[in-house]
Amino acid sequence: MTDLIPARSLVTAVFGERVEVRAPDKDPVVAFRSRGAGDVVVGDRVVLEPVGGGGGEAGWRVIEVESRRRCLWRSTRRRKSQLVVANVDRLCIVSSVKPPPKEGLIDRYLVAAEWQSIPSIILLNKMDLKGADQALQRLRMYADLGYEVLPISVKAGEGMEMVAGYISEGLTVLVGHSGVGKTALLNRLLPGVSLKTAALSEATGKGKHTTSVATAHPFRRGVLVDTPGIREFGLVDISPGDVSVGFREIHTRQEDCRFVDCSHREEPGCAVRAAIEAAEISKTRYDSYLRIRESLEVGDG
Ligand SMILES: Nc1nc2c(ncn2[C@@H]2O[C@H](COP(=O)(O)OP(=O)(O)OP(=O)(O)O)[C@@H](O)[C@H]2O)c(=O)[nH]1
Ligand SMILES: [Mg+2]
Ligand SMILES: [Zn+2]
Repeated sequence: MTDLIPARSLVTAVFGERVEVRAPDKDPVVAFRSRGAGDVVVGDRVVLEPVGGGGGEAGWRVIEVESRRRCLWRSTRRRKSQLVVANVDRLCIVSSVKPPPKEGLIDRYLVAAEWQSIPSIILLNKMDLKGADQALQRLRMYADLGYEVLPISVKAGEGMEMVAGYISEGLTVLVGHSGVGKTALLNRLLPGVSLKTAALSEATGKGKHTTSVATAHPFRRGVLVDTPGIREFGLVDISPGDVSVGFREIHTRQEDCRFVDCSHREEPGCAVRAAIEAAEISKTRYDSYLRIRESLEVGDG
């Protein structure tokens, strides 16, 4: 084997049958997927082999994909799930003042993250815009639950060093609605990179789904992954009874429910509903729990 590409290089982009692979401190190379290696996604660690046995002059081929831990999926229309990023160490949930924060979506990300024990941080971008304080107020409940909520402005360059401090090691995935500024943030943090960004639609005030594929970029001692603004975020392998794992405040109280399999809806002796009545659990979060649970019960996760 050659010393050009060490084993366990990182997949940084996937284009059909070709994948971009990067070894530490080396320029990326393009490799082909060999049939036996199976599916390959961004974040995968792979072993390459030079095509034709040379030093890679004739190209490279992926011959092995290391087993994955902690993954992110998106759900597609036909209720199928598609793996988006593998080997995730941290979720960076990006929201913005405009478009405004969507608690339901943030909660779905948090369920996927908590379920796999992936640490998450929440960013509120575009603090330079009007309405910043109200938007931050809406996210206070996450700070109260113990999540880091970082107000930033990519445009004004505010909070950049603070974000960098949280994501300088391991593989961090930027997720969030279209138009919140995920790509703009990545471009700002990585001066050599200039991925495409786009203004919000004037008609709807929403993002335009500018980023279409996930790409990974070395950042300090870690890796930063940009993803498309995902509307349908898949919760794979999670059963309805497990959704509460994603809601810290529900999870810590449910051991006091009368029934071990309490769904926290109609059951008598429910400690979670008691906590809602005592205003110890936010109603917004509880409603979000119910919605996610119901979506999994009808098999539409
Ligand atoms: N005012 C303001 N605008 C910003 C800020 N950050 C990003 N934007 C703008 O928001 C728009 C959307 O940014 P993108 O980076 O393309 O958003 P995205 O989250 O990558 O969107 P998708 O790729 O569609 O998922 C662009 O016009 C950015 O210039 C900010 O801090 N303040
Ligand atoms: Mg983008
Ligand atoms: Zn209960």
